Amino acid sequence: MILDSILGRSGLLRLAAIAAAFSLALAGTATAKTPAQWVKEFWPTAKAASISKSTYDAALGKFTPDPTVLEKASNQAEFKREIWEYLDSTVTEKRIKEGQDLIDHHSGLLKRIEARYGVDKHIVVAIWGMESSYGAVLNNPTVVKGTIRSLATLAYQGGSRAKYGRQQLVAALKILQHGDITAKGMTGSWAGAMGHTQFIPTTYAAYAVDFDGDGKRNIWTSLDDALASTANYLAKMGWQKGKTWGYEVKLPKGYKAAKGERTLGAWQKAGIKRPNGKGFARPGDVATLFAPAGSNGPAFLILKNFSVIKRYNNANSYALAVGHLGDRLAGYDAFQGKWPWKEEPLSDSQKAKLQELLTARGFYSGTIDGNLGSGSREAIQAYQQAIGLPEDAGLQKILQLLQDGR
Ligand SMILES: [Ca+2]
Repeated sequence: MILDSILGRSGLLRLAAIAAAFSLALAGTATAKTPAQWVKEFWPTAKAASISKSTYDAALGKFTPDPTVLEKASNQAEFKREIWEYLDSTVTEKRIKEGQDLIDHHSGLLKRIEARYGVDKHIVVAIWGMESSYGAVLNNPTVVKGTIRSLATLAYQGGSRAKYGRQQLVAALKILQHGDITAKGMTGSWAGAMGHTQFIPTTYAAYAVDFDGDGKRNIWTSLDDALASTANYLAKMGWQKGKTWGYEVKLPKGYKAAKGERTLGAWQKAGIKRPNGKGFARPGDVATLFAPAGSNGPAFLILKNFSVIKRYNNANSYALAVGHLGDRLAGYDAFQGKWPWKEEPLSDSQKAKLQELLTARGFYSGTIDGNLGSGSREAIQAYQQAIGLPEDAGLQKILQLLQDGR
């Protein structure tokens, strides 16, 4: 999400760490105001941004803070995932298959978007898949919230997200005032990322486009507008037409990853090659080596378009997932290199938990004793086969997948 690019991923986590403390401290300050008082106090700010009183009252007249937004805002700490764990959960066979079907289904639209903005349709669709599971998230009431209420909640709450909330709220009110979407239809994440490709209001203001020509920039229910807006954003961020994001490469044994930029040709001379042995289409293009697992896993020579994808969400893991999903959608293979999955052994209580979850899913009917005997192993194997997990997947991962409801 674009929010991440603005605050920075580490910034977000840092904010999260102090959010709980803030909300306690603020109980006696900002939130001592009633919502109605806050709405009244915020009016001059909106007015100064040319919001009409009728737009303002219609949007905020009955404002009450959304407790689920406050909860999300104070609970953003994520467990650390290796990049291969992230890829494994984001570039799934299901997502690849769905994306390919959607590319077939919307081939005319995607062709027109590609022709207009010069951005590879597979990348546009990959972002759509990553951001909203091709729009499926938009129908999930536990994820999707009224954007005005979410942003007003962040602004009203005070603390570290208040400035962001105020700024985005004003931009959101402008969208309403322009009539691009109704207040009811203006939905998004708790942090205000909206529509199929999760634009925050200021990004919407600068980059959303009306591709279907109805006079409204509708990234919520017009797929034409949503996907064209993403393509437009990437184009404005410097997408290089006709080029890829990068290549998987194989490092020579024991190679110490060199930093800095070199041409693809120079990297090749240093012994860094594509696993399939093919050369690079444009040996003069400048690339950086990205080896998240050192010489123990897939490594990549990344090009300018990789950093363009990062403008959508400033994380290497995200850009690699989008690039790879795009490649898979285009029919290319999975990475040739093997990621170094390594795990801590399960504790006894984790083993019991594993048995419990396998029982709940109907794979196991033995005693829940934390002792993984042959019955448990068979159950694990049956589960792995049922969800298409490779046989060498570790138990930590299996437990995590079960806990995630997969
Ligand atoms: Ca439109």
